Amino acid sequence: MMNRGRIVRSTGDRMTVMADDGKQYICRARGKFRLDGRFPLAGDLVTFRRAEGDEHLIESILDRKNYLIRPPVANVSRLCVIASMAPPVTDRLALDTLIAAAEYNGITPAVVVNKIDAVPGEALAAVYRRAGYDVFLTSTKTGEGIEEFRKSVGEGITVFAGSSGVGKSSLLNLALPEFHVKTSRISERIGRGRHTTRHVELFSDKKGGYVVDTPGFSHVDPVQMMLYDKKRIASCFAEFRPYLQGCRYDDCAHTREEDCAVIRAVEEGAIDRVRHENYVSIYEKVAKLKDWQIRELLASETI
Ligand SMILES: Nc1nc2c(ncn2[C@@H]2O[C@H](COP(=O)(O)OP(=O)(O)OP(=O)(O)O)[C@@H](O)[C@H]2O)c(=O)[nH]1
Ligand SMILES: [Mg+2]
Ligand SMILES: [Zn+2]
Repeated sequence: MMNRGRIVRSTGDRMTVMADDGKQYICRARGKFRLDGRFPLAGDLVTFRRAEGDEHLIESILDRKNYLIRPPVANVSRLCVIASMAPPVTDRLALDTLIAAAEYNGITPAVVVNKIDAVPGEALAAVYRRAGYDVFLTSTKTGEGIEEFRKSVGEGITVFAGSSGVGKSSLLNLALPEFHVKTSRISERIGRGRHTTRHVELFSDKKGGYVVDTPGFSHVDPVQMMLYDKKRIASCFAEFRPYLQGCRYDDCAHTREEDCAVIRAVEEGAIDRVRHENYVSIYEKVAKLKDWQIRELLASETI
């Protein structure tokens, strides 16, 4: 009998599927997925059936809207990038890479500046608000901003990302207790080992919302975040969009070209200078990729 459900936990090989009937099934993916180059991920809606004994096999992936490979999650509605001006101070390039990666993959980004009890985050928040993003200022110590952030988390899959120690797990525990995330449990389970990076768990609030906590990283690479096409990166910076048609050259890279409308906006103060510097850094890294490398990366993305 064919069944339908959502993958709510994945270790790469074994997956837990929450079926439409509310029951959970441990499933394996059929080998054909690896051959197809599209492997089922946490967040995917799938069909599955009972095989021999108690084993269940995932048969097909249903309409996948988008996916990330770091963390490996499909059908993401929102990527919440958690930042902090208190130690460990968030690296702006990492922040902009994550936001661009969300945009590139059709995922709505949001910025949360946490630890505002220790160091104010207003200046950082202002940059991202002006760029057009949803920004929240929070403290899990004083509770400031928590309610507003809580209200913003709705249906769909919300992924928390950000460098290690910014307070992702604390924020989830405090703001979204209905998702039953426990800081200790998460760090214990996910840890940092080499074979645990593929472990992803969706926590559900029973109202159609899911959140995914991610272990922090120390470094974010645009290529690892699947930003493969240099021509698409400028439009992943929301505040650049109004200027992209105004450059002298149709193929303007907006890095150091003459008569570039984006650079002019930076000089006039309409675009934040650091955001542009980070764009250039991401663009140049991606521009170094050769076509064959991109093909190889796409082929290896089966996870
Ligand atoms: N001052 C202050 N400290 C905080 C705040 N939120 C979290 N912390 C502290 O920051 C440290 C790291 O918090 P976590 O929630 O584990 O951070 P994380 O982002 O989940 O870290 P990783 O799981 O390693 O990526 C803990 O000691 C928290 O108590 C905050 O709003 N203010
Ligand atoms: Mg954590
Ligand atoms: Zn330009």
